[in-house]
Amino acid sequence: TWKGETKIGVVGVPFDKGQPRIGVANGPNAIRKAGLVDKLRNILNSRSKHQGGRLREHHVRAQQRNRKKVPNMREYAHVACCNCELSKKVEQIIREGQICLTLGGDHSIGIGTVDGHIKAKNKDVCILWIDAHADLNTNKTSTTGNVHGMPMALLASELADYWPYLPGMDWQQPVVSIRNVAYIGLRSVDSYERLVIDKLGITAFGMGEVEDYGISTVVNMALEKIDPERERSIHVSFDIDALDALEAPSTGTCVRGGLTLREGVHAMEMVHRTGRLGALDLVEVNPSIGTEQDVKRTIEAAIHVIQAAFGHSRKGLSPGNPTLPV
Ligand code: B3U
Ligand code: MN
Ligand code: MN
Repeated sequence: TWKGETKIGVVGVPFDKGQPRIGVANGPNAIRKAGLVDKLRNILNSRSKHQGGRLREHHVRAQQRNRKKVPNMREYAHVACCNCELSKKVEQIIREGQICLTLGGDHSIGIGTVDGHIKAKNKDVCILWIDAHADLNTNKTSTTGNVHGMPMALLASELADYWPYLPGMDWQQPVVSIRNVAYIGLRSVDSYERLVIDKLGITAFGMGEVEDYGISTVVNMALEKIDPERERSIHVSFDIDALDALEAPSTGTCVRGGLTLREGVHAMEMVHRTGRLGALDLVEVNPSIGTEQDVKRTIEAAIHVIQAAFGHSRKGLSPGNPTLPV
């Protein structure tokens, strides 16, 4: 009925087993409670004569169905099961023509969201991984065993040979070439992650590059690298810790010296303008960390980032109905 119009599927994933701190499972609820869905509906309505009906809400809950273990991957079975469900959900949402917004949860859920996106779009996907961290460890290089530090390494075809057999993850094949991935915001990269980035020539814009070129040029360079023909579906995996610790203090591993909210918002506005956003993950918001003020600030930042990705304009949105009330 609403052909050509933006539709959004929102998936809440209250999953926290990819890292050790409690609270991050409450991220989706906290973000929704702050009014995200109404704000997204506003954006959709402002760009359409038709009111309502183009946003659907979903949930994916972890259901551990086995006790399989893999060395140095904490809570492996939980991660495998949750992501299996999540991948199916994301695939279905994108196949139905909706842009998929996934609310984490920790960043291990990026395994399922990217996998589902790739399956829905037959691999024609590029990835912007916006994060203080590279999340590029294997179970052999990780010093923590936390799977939220591993999703990119699981997804990258170039790293397939560096993993052991992963029981219960047969649904997930490392099919995305690391050439279709660009990082923005890096400032806490482990030594083996740095080795992999250099060896494979991964497109990576750390805070130094953001400083040198500015966020706008960085986003353009990133998209030029990973989508030179401008035809791919864009997957943005936005770890809230990409933002500076002052902007987003309520997250498990915040690192100072990060993106300002303005830079985060501007990057998302640019992605929106491509018209090719296929999926956005917003992860690692932990409402149990910090003061009430910290939590509020972090959630507000997350909502600004999401709104920008879906077309909110800082110049103001005109109403869907273009007649001025008399
Ligand atoms: N690289 C470290 C730390 C880390 C990764 N992602 C977050 N922290 N949020 C690791 O555990 O792999
Ligand atoms: Mn991350
Ligand atoms: Mn991170």
